Amino acid sequence: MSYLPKILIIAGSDPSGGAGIQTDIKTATANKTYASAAITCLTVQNTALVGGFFTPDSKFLEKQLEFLFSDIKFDVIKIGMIGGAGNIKVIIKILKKFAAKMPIILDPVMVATSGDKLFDVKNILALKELVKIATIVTPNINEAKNLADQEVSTKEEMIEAATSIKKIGAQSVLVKGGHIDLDKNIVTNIFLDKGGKVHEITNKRVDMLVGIHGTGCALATSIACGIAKKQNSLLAVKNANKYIFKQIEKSQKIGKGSNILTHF
Ligand code: PXL
Repeated sequence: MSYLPKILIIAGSDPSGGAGIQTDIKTATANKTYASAAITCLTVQNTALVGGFFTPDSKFLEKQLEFLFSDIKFDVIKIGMIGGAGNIKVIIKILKKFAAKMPIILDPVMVATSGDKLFDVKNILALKELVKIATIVTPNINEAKNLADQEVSTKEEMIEAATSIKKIGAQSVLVKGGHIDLDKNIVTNIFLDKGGKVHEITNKRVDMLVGIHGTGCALATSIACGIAKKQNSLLAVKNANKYIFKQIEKSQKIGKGSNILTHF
């Protein structure tokens, strides 16, 4: 039997199956890796709306993580929606203790596709502590604005924001360009690598009348899968971008809201 790469996902639950832990596990499976998943918080959600979220006591997350690390040797960790500052503290404490050398892919989730808030920006300083220990951080435009504390509406500003997020302490930063219209046919993403080199990673813009839900979660997990398979960061980011682009083209309408990635 060949080696099975193992991913630990630390993220929130989206019961619609379109985003969060649910899409993360589908992504990991479709990319032939094994997924464990510690749930940070529960959302009330369908494909159209977020109805609320609940974060259990952070001691509960701490216990989940301690149990997992005492058992499984992971290749990579993916972090998505966190739920609150208490969970951020616990994640940092546990990762420093059990996973100091493990690659960490951080999707700094703040707002759902529906526009609903999934993160309280008053916790931004705590989130930056997590950015400090991340191998790759994957902000979209809005998240890049919040983390870099600047306007992001041009390619140059995407690079500036990536640079200041790297200065917080992340090894490398992928600023996702899907939410700005620099070109109506092409999406440009900026990847600032460990050595400080800027790579433009582009794909065709898929014209959709409805939104697509869960792409950010699936992209970060797909990057984590590449890293777990020992790809370098740039290759993992490029492969993940291709995977998500294909999935967006094949996405389907499952309910009354946004399209969902099927992962097959
Ligand atoms: O797409 C961001 C996201 C992350 N995590 C969970 C979510 C969502 C969006 O809806 O529900 C749990």
